[in-house]
Amino acid sequence: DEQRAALLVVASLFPVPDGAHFSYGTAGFRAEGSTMAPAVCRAGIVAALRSVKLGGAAVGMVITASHNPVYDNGVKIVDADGGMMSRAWEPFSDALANAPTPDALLQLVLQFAKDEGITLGEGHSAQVLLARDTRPTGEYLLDVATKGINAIVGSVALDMGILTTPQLHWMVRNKNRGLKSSQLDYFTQITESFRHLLELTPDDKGSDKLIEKLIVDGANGIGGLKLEEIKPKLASLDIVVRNSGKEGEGILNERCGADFVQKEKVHPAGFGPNDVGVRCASFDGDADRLVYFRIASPSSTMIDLVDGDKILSLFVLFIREQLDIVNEKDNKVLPTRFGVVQTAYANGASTEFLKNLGLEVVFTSTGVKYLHEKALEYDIGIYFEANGHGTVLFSDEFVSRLESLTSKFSSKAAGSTRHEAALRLLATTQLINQAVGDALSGMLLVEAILQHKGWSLQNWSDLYTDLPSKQLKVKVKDRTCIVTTDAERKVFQPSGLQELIDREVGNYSQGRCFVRPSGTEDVVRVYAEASTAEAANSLAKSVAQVVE
Ligand code: 16G
Ligand code: ZN
Repeated sequence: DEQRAALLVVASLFPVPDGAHFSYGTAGFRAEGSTMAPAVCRAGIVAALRSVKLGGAAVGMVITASHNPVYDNGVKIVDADGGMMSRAWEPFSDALANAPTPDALLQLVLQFAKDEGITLGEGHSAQVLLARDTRPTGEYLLDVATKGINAIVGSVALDMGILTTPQLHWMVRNKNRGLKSSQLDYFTQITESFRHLLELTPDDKGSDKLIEKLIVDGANGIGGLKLEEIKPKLASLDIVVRNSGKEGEGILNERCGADFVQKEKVHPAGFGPNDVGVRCASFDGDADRLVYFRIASPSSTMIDLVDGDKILSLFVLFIREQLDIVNEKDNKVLPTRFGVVQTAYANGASTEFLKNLGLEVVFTSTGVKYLHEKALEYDIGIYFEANGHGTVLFSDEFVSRLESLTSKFSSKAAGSTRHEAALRLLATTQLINQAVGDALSGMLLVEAILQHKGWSLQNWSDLYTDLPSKQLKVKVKDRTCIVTTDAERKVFQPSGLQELIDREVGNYSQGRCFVRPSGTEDVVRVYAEASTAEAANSLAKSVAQVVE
């Protein structure tokens, strides 16, 4: 029939070459852009099936390889709630991407549809929203994705254009909630809620801080371009965008961007001695990661890094403060289950800082899909990876209680401290992307909070002092030999390895170390922390030797 024929045709258009193998990995399929067509086409089929399964709800697909080099590309599926594709569908996505023949592909789809209770053919609808970043292979791969989507009869592919990854997540979420979901709506929402937050800045904080310049490293990607677009609406901020993604400024992610800055701890290309002391922010190539930094001295490329852990800490302080004001002492009008989610990469000093605030800190494996899922369990769930991926999730109940509270304040109570705190929280729920971590909206929340507190980057950075840390990669024959447990903080297999690591760690004051197989590269990663940089380096080195 028509459905079978369509699948056979599209599968034969983009065959998997001999020896190629695709894996959905931590954040979708990723490889050199020119080799991605088979995986992208088949991901299109998966996305369309997912939409059919969810009764025609919008599903998303982003063509991006994030912080990876410009010649790479990748594809990620966005679920109907705006989050990452359900993990239960990953094995099928893997199998489909590697199906060796058109007939094998057809059989896989038919069997999976049967298992999932999906009726194929006439009479259903499916819609997939597509976006891509600025990579040269993006346009071609978007076309390939469309062909994959169209191979499921009744599906509609909607090209949303060149977007940041979080913009597409936001659009899918809003669309399925019956909310406005265009790019203009996104821009309006974040710029308006940012303006509201600034209007609610306490009077005694003055406005001089606003004038202080902020320099943003756009990684020569899409985030810088979008920031330039909304800059006129952020008139209260003095923003300079470097590595903005405009023609001729530089190559995507090359010696710039959040991943480079956080891993190398040096300033990005395009920055230099003239910027010493200035507050700087850095996005990654698809603008779902955010870190801050400051160049410490004119004679060195080194930076003071303000990473995802410190962004998390700043958000926690602000939100808790507003929540306490609204709830007063014994007047718990807002639900207060507050959860903080980190990974093993969180600097030990940040975890201690958060625990000392009396907060519940939980750990998950590396990767947004794990952190996000955990954060959803709370009324307010805040998650961040040290590398700058993260956001704040507010439960629907929390938001609706907040909405009714802010509208209930009588004219007498309006303008009161409690009323203002409630309005600040409401603006925060609007500003911070509820679908996924978002460098643009995250940066605006940071800026609003610094303004609220009257804080410089230094004040913020002084919340706690990071423990020195060191990361190494180790090449091994088969990285899957290493199996971890306890949110990747302990090695489970091979047996005996954890004892060897423990013995090394025991030699260092404030020592901590873990190893894990990368989810994106064929290496084992080693992370070590200790009281001095030399000690962290030497701990990482000795554990790397043990792993080899
Ligand atoms: C991906 C993940 C990121 C994680 C990184 C770890 C998303 C959107 N991205 O980039 O969160 O930190 O992988 O890489 O989930 P690794 O497994 O190679 O260390
Ligand atoms: Zn990214």
